[in-house]
Amino acid sequence: MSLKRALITGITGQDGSYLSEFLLAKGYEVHGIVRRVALEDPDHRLSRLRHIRDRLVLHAASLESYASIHRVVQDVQPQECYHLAAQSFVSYSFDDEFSTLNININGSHSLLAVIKALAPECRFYFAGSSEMFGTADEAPQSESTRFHPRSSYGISKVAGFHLTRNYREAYGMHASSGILFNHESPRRGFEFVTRKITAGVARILAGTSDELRLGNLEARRDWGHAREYTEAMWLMLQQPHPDDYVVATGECHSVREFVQLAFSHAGLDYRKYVKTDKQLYRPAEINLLKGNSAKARRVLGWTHRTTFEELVAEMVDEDCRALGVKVVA
Ligand code: NDP
Ligand code: GDR
Repeated sequence: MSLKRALITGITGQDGSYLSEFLLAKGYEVHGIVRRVALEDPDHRLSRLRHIRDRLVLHAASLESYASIHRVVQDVQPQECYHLAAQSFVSYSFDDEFSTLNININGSHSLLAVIKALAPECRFYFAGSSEMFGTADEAPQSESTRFHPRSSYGISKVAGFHLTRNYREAYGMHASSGILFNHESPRRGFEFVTRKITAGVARILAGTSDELRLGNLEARRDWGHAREYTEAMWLMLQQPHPDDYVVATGECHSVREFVQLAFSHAGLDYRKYVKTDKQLYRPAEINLLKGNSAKARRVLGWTHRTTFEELVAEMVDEDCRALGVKVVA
């Protein structure tokens, strides 16, 4: 029997790396779209894929170029496509709304249009986000909660979500969106608050830093483990019918709680090191996000396994290990 072929955009990111591992273990032929510069600087830009690099087929293409996406989809003829590529940093979307909207909306639109034209049977996953809920009317948020995004990033994800649904309804494509809440891991980018905190703890323990500057400590998020969230993406594409699913733990914690736990795991009192900096506050914040993933549990049989405490400990331990420091709490 021939291998199932999957195409992943954003394969170099946190989720792309876990999803690749998962699909390879299931026997898929895994193709990924990367920017040309990544192939020229693999040590740095493909670092999350180093251990599986020789088992992947990488194609240089750009989300900004319909023609380049067309070429890759024509060559690969994927049976499943996981569209993860995006300008994913919410803070940056306030600095450059134009590129965020352009990449995230037009990139998603191009990919959907190319798949419709060249591989209409291909099952499609869109990486939606809890940022689409923004200042939601209710908590926890489910698939029926109204969207009220608070950043151009959130707006771009609402547009991608509606495009995906429209391709499903108008053209009969098997196109699904995951509305994923924050998910983290030792592979998280350093710009996101969880990794900034755990890498900061490691630097303080290593003696190369003595403070950590953060923004709003009172924002509350629903944090899970990225590895488990990529399994939910795959489950969505195995269903007989396409649909949209919230993926979350149903528990939420403040940034301050994350900080306190990360520092205390390393035997440190965060109050001695953490400084709040108004420059790091967002022009429009989302105070509370908490997901209701009852539908994902019921239909997909998906549930999170890693607790908040385990997630924080794993991230601190990994960052300390990378710097060669021992955690003795
Ligand atoms: P990352 O920021 O780790 O990865 C983003 C990926 O998108 C990278 O591979 C990056 O490539 C690629 N990318 C960015 N811009 C472009 C571009 N112009 N052309 C081609 N590729 C591009 O994100 P995550 O893995 O954390 O998230 C994956 C997806 O899920 C994103 O769409 C994100 O918005 C969404 N999401 C994430 C959540 C989370 O908590 N992690 C929650 C909800 C949604 P490069 O390495 O070259 O920069
Ligand atoms: P988020 O993640 O915006 O939820 O988007 P991030 O970790 O950037 O922020 C979470 C919360 O922490 C507060 N915060 C800080 N954030 C950062 N980055 N740096 C700081 O110093 C800091 N101090 C406090 C923020 O204000 C915010 O409230 C992530 C991304 O992965 C998106 O792509 C994804 O869609 C959503 O999660 C769900």
